[in-house]
Amino acid sequence: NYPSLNAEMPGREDVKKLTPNPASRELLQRMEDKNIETWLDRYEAQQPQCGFGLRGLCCRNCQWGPCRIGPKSPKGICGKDLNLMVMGNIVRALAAGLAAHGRHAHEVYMTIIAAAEGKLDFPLLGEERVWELAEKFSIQIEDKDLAQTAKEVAQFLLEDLGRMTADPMYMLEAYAPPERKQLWQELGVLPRSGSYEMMETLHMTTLGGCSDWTALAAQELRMALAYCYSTLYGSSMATEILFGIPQPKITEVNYGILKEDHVNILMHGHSPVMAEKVLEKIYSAEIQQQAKDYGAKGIVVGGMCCTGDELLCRHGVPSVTNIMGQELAIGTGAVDAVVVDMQCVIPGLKTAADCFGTEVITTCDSNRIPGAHHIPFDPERPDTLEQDAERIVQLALAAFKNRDRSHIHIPQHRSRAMGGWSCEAVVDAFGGLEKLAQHLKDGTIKGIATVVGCNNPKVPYEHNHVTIVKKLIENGILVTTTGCCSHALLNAGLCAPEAAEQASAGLKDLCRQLGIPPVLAVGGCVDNARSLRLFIDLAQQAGKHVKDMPFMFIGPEPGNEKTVGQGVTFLAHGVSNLVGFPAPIPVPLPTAKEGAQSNDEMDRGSNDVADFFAGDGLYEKVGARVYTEPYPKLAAQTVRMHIKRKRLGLGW
Ligand code: XCC
Repeated sequence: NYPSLNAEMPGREDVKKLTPNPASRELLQRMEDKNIETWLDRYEAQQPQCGFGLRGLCCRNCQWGPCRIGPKSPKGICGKDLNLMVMGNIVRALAAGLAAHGRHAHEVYMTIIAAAEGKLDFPLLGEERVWELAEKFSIQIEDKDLAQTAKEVAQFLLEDLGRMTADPMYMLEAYAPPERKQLWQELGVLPRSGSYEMMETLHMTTLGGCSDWTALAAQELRMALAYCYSTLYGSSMATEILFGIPQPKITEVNYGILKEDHVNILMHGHSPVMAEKVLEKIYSAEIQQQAKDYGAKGIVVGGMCCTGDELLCRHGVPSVTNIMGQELAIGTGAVDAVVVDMQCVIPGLKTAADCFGTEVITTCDSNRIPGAHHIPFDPERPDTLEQDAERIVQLALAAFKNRDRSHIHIPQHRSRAMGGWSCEAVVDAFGGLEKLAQHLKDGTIKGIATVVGCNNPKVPYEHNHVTIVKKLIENGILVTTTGCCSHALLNAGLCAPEAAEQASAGLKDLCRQLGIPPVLAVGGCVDNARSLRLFIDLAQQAGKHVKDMPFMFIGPEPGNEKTVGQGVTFLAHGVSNLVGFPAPIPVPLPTAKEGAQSNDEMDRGSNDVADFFAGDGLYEKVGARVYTEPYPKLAAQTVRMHIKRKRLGLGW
């Protein structure tokens, strides 16, 4: 239990004590002192959270409801039982996550097409990726130039996102391991496309739809494959086509990168297209001069969430924080403008921004915020991009000029970090796949864990990310990371080459020798594709199946619906998950209390959905299962045991 709430969930004092970043602690206190609301206040106000919702036991899919499964009402009005309700809620969450990543992917694909047609001024820096995908998709390239081929590749990717027929997905055919393709065929879970599976999921879970929870469980796998190959692989590689395949670079991160005497601009969201254009303007000599004319010593650009990861990877732009740090960053009082594109931009951001006079500029029609400047990017209306990016920068400069400087408080904490770990860069750093596989086999690297995902106030902010990863590297497990988790690890100094000192003797020597950190920040959440690709390629190199390799997917603080797709993607490929707190699935209780009236007392009896994910059901199908452990040291121990079992199984 966490002492300050005396409950399973952390209270304010637990968070302030356990959150590992001193800058976050300082800013949480500052917001509290200034009586400015953050997620922590709203989280407290929501306690206790609904016990039905926490367990996935309420259904709002039709207007007969809402229905709740309880001791007096074991079925919804339509007859839906516990398994059907719980599984239906999970599969719908994955559909929403797929919609978010799908919208992101769509923007990037359409940008490639507009750039290839000469309507947008982006140079297609990832030439190697264009030719690689053209070959994988068997696109005829004779007599075609880079732009024509890139456009055709993007059209193939669009088809994977929107196909309505049962033809195979190009990306899945190109990159999935043959053993998995055969398995998915046998399980009947090969998807049509992102859009089709999203539609099918909403269809299956509407009133009077599918009554068989096992069919919904199969749809969960099918949709995760659509999610993986249409939006993770698709977005990650398409962004590489536009802006290049990242290479490692050293930078500094954390709130301390903001500077009082500079214009401070934060870039936030997921799709980096507009952010790249804004950055191009900021780096121009005219804008730099204009900032000086306004009395600034220069311009600091900082990154938040996945757009921050993308800019860090490609330009070494210092990152600041993640989804639960966005209000805290504004709380420095030093941010002149925050430019947001899509997803994970919480409504609370604007409330904080209004308290500190920060300009909020929205750049995506899907993510409007009342009172913000709206300067949207749409690759199908490309004409105004240049002026729009210029306008965004001008708003930030003007905000600097008018800023009230009496509220500035920048915590002076900075960490060194190395970002830019594309799949190719990781393999190259180790001297090739063969050498990396050999390090795994001989135990210099005990295993690889990808530790990813959001923040969630149900665990002390960033504490689990950092504690788990420290324990893993201490035990010789190499870590890749993305998304909000990566910001926690970057700020904790774990992504700097010096962090090798905290690793096991073997991993430490190897990292020192190569000059790399034991925790590799591989990008934004769509770049989980990079970790998965690494897992697939390493297994192939070792002559094994992914499911038998010492790999694990860890989500210590899942938050967004998108994370469901991430986890199930890895499960479908045979990589077990460890999640940091119970999913909305009721834990089976052995006995019912007679006369139980409340949800807490109800007979949750045997629960097939929990058994399916954590027991043998899913394991028998795909060779992977879900472990749940909220206490980070125990979680790390679970990962170690899992990796040890895999190594024993391989005779390594
Ligand atoms: Fe989650 Fe993706 Fe959002 Fe952070 S930013 S909260 S989805 S980890 Ni991508």
